[in-house]
This record gives sequence, structure tokens and C-alpha cells, in this order.
Amino acid sequence: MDFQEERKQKVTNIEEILVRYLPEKKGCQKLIMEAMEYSLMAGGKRLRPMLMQETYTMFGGEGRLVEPFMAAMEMIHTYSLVHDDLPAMDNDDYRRGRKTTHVVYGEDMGILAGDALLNYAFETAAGAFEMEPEQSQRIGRALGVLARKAGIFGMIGGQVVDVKETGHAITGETLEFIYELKTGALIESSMMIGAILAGASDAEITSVEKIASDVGMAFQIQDDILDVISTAEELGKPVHSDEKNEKTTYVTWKGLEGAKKDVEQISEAALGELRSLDRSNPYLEWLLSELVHRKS
Ligand code: GRG
Repeated sequence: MDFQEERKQKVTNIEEILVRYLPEKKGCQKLIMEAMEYSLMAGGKRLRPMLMQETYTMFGGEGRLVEPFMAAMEMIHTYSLVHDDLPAMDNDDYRRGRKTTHVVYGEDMGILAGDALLNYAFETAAGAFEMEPEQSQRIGRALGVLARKAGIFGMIGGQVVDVKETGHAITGETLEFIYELKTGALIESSMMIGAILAGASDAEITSVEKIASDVGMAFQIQDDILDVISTAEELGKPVHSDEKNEKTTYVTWKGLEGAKKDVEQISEAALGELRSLDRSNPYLEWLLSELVHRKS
């Protein structure tokens, strides 16, 4: 089986896990549960739970302890997208090829569905204590990472700066800060939690955080590059700059060629650090490279 085929199977497996951890739709909470399911099961790359699972197995993790955390991570990622699409933020009507949650369920339910996913993520992850009470130390540490990297010192912190700086020119350093937190933090916590639950050492967990931080940065720069390419194609213009964008992006900062060069350099650094761990997971190596070189 080639890696592409393996990836499809892994996505299917992750979606089965997600369905298993969704609350049963009933009672007076039925509507909000439907909205949670609508957004969580809308597709997407399932990148974060996949990175978590691959890091877990790379460090010798076995069994299902990682699964509630995989589901929790995708719930948190999904909540961030639901809230990011709201009229008060990006005001998007479509995501992942279908109508956004607030368009289908109303703005009030969109807000609540995001809140519910965030809260239910922690309820879900805390279920790991019952699965393996003897691993409570690792589970507690993983919960702490999950909370911190999604919060004010992680994704929310990055989003706040992004929102506040919209409409102003920003420095490259501020842009990197936004990307590190907004995009990088959840990728970091995904891989760190996989390592923590598998019993990796502190040095290994620090190394994994660095790898994931580089992956997040390269992933976000590639996002900016793809945005410029697709816009230039739509306008029938040559692809060399970021003319449409009023916002500072990595491409407006460093130019298209500079951005591409940095994606290569940063992803090479991540792969080098991964190889230096002396743990083997050829699929994870392939996935990291695939993600930062994706064409859509
Ligand atoms: C509202 C608290 C709050 C945070 C929002 C995630 C986010 C922060 C904003 C979404 C917009 C954006 C471009 C974020 C950068 C991270 C990113 C590239 C998200 C999309 O992740 P993918 O590509 O999405 O993994 P899929 O759909 O594949 O799951």
C-alpha cells in the first residue's frame, strides 16, 4: 500500500473515532448536538489527530488511550473554524465545500456549537482517566498541554493579535508571532500529546514541540503561497506577488520566491530534527513533507 492510500485509510479511521466520541443526539440538547456533528463531520484533512496518532506510535504508544485526545483535538480545531467563520470574524458562508455552521443553524447556534465543541473536547479527553487510571500522570500532563496551546498563550492569543492588527501594516516578526500561535500551537499540542501519552522523555517532548512548530510555520506559509497562486489564476495574472491582499502575509513580506525558499528551509529543519530523534516512522516523515508541499 502506498502512503497516499495509507493516508486515506487513516482519515477513515479517524472519522470513525470522531463519530464514536460525539454525544448521542437526544433531549433538549438535540439541536446543538446536530450543529456540533454538522461542523465536526464536514470533512477536512484531519491533520491534527493524524499527527497525534503518528507521534504516539512513533514513541511506542499502543492501544486506544490516544483516541479521546485525537477526538478532542479535532473538536477544538473545528470550534476555532466555526467561530472564525462567524460574521464578527471572517464572515464566511462556505467552508470545506459546504455552508458554514452559522449559515445553517443561525448565528446564535453557531456561537454555541463552537462553545459546546470546546467544552466537550475537555469532557472527552478527561474520559482517558477512566480508560487507563494508572496513566493519570501522563493524561493530566496531556490535558494541560491541550488547554494551554488552545488558549491565550496559544491559538486564541494568535487570533487576538491577528484580529487586532487587521487593517494595519505589521512587521515580519508580528506575522511570525501570529502564525506560531494561531496555526502552530494546535499542531504543537497534537504532536506533544502523542509523545506524552506514549511516555516520551522531556527532551523528546521538547524536540517534538520544535518539529511541530516548524511544521506549523511551513504549513501556514504554504497556505499563503497557495492563496496567491489561486487568486492570480482566478484573475488570469502572472503569479509573482500578492497584489489582492490588503493584509500582510508571508508573501507580501518576503515575496513569492522568498516564501517558497523559507518553506523548504523550515521543513528541512523539521525533518532533520525528526530524523535525529532516532525513532522511525516513515509515514510521518512522508506526511510532514506532503503537508508543507501540498498544492491545495
Ligand atoms: C476563533 C479562537 C479562534 C481561532 C481561529 C484556526 C483559526 C483561528 C482561524 C482559521 C483561519 C486560518 C487560516 C487559520 C490558520 C490555521 C489553518 C491553516 C487552519 C485550517 O486548517 P486545515 O487546513 O483545515 O487543517 P481542515 O479543513 O483541513 O481541517
